[in-house]
Amino acid sequence: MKKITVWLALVALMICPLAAMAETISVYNWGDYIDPVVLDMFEEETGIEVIYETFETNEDMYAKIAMGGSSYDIIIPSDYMIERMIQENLLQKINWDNVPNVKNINPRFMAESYDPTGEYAVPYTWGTMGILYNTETVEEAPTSWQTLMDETYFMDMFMLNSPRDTLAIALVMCGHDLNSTNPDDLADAKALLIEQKPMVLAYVVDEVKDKMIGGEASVALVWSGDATYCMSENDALDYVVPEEGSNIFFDSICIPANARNVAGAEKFIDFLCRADIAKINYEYVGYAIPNDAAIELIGEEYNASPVNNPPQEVLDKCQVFKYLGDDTQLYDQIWTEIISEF
Ligand code: N2P
Repeated sequence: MKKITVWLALVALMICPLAAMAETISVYNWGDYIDPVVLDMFEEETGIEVIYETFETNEDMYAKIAMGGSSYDIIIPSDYMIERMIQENLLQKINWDNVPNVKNINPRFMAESYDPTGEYAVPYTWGTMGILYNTETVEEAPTSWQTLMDETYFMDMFMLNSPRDTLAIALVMCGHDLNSTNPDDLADAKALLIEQKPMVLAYVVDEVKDKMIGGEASVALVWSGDATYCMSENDALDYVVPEEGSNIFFDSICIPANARNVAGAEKFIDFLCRADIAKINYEYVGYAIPNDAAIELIGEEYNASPVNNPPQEVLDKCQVFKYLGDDTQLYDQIWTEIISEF
């Protein structure tokens, strides 16, 4: 008996330090933005454990990283936020020698305006903003953003709880540029959103999907990938990018400057760029992808979606968000005022 106890103690001593030393990477991503199976596959193939956390908006993610105190190996911000984080030295350059599968990414998505030298960001998904609507309750297919000001949809619409996105659409509705920093333009956008507020059932992000699939409202401001998912779950739903134009976004994988496991992060990025993995992920997440090899594997089905493949005339009316420097504070302040206004 004594011998067995001694043996067990020895075995425990051997195992515990090993367990404590197990390699990990910590990933900070949008909600519903990766297939959990992909995380399992990565852990199984590499033996690297993934510690996974989610955020709802670029601003939430930025606040956490900029405050310090937290360290992630992988984050997936959007264009304008990448531009800001490069300027503030919050990201590190990627060593492409360790990410050979980056060859699968269509070069037209690399070295975009937010990462002009193509050193910091690996394109992951892209999309537009538009109106998701229920064809059973919306008589005529919307063509204009003014649908979101139509009293027919009083307490029958959802808006995005995301400052940059929602203010951009309000700016466009007022006839202004969606990157405007002119205080008068922003005052117009603010007044419009305050006027709209009583008609809004809720300001939501990821919850919008289940709510629209469940028929809880007729119209919602959404991102195209979420529209794709909702339309696959409820045939009555459709999506439009209004004629006044919209935002086109590019979300990319980055390594924060203070990452602890850069080698692990590079393995993770390379894994996500693999054609078979990007295909599995696309089928779960629903957003358009820049991965040509994966698109080839997906086949015709990929090109059939007008939501993820908008025609050129729609793309021509879409603009990328720019980082607005100190004027970002004005956006944040206006958004807080809108959300807290009764
Ligand atoms: C949320 C993913 C949203 C990405 N599930 C929009 N940039």
